[in-house]
Amino acid sequence: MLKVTFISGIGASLLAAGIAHAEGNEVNEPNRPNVLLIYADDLGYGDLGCYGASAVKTPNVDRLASEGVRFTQAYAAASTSTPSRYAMLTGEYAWRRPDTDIARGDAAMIIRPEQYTLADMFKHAGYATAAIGKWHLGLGDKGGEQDWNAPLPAALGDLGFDYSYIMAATGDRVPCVFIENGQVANYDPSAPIYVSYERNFPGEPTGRENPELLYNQKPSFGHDQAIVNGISRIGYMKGGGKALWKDENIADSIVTHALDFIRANQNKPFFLYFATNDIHVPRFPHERFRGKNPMGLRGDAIAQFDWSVGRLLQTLDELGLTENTLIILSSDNGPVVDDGYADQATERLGDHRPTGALRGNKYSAFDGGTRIPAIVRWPREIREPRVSDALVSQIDWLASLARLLDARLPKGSASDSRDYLESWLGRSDENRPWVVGQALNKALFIRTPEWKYIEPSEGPSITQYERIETGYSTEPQLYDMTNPYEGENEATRHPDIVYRLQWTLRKVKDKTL
Ligand code: NG6
Ligand code: CA
Repeated sequence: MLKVTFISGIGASLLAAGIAHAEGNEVNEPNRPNVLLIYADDLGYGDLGCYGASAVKTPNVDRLASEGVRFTQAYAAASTSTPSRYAMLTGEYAWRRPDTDIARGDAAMIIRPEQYTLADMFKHAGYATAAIGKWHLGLGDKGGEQDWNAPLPAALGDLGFDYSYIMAATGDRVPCVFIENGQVANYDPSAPIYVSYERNFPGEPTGRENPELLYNQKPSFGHDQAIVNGISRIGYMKGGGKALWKDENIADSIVTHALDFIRANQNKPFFLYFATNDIHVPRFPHERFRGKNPMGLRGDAIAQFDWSVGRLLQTLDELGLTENTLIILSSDNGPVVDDGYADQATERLGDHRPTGALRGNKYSAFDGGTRIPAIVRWPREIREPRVSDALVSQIDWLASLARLLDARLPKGSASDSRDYLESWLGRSDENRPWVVGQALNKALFIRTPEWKYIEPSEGPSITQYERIETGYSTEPQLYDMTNPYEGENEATRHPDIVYRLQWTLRKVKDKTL
């Protein structure tokens, strides 16, 4: 009897493994696809072949678009990284709370453990979950006081991610190490890590004082503090040793970890948040890509991003997972050309238009700041590839994907997120009635299919260093969005529309809509 049980047990598990292997995630129920969220950094509306770019080739992203839905009116919730990611992962606008501006590398974890996140939603639904790549939402309990030589007291495991391999902030901010499951990856005990955004550590070189040490890239403005890998950064840092990243290996490293995660979880549903360092500054891709693009390093970084996407697609194909993997590809905010390093991005831009025909850039209240590329592919459900002009926002991913999974959200969570699953899957062209977005100075805009209102705010109309049109004005602004370029302020001509949009924005702020 014992023997029989033993044999049937083995047989059953072998059979299950065999089925799972042969059919990949076909064993998943139809409404439980794997979800791969590919989130680029500073990738603009015009930076991809499928959105009209010709100076850089993006065959892998273009393939994704040609097999899915490509959106022309998709928005990030903010024109910079931290608030945009905060909103996307929590389903709550970042401007509702303090401390959600561009985070330092030693910021405390901004999303608190008790908050509900997109990852929590998948985890509770039985998915294996991971975050790999750029984080930029703080770590630990107290800003500026983390001990980087010990496990961090608050990390992504508290936010629903089973596995994480992340950069604490950005490529241009210390600490320049990967954090794996809340601890420095490849930790080097011979080189303990110290980080400060206040003062340098005695004897450590800086970009400002030791420009001769900047053998890989020099700043064009700012970015003149700690030197790591021949590139100076924002913030001071000491130590790290073998754990320090090499910028040229970041894409390879995160892709390798992503593929390992996918392979390890090929027999159960998974959610992978794959957030690339490309194409944020410092742009210093692997030498396979460097010097290959007529646009220089900015183009090379786009090509490296496309390669990363290609590796993911290829691996899904090899594992038989393509059919039932829902891929969302997008960007955290619009593009910037010179973002503080002398990487020739401006000089070599040529005819390329990073925002396509949109006005403004990263940081802006204009659409160049927040209207981003967005592509959704899910072969099992999306049979007819298409372009969708539906007005959609990343703020809705949480509620939309929750509906897909039949997940119930805890009361009070994700309060700004709405279910637009049908639009996001391209099955409907239903517009979100309005989209709200945030500029660097926290000015809000509200966009409907026809109009966009930008609330009055203080600040320069052009940023000093990046030379970006911000869209800030102390006057109310109203633009006709049937034209992609926000050219003429029509506020005085249409006071009724201004009034209506102001009213709606007020209701959004008050949560009474
Ligand atoms: C700015 C940095 C810029 C970039 C940005 C954050 C300077 C002069 N500029 O303050 O280089 O790091 O912050 O970008 O330091 S984001 O995409 O992560 O929001
Ligand atoms: Ca960004």
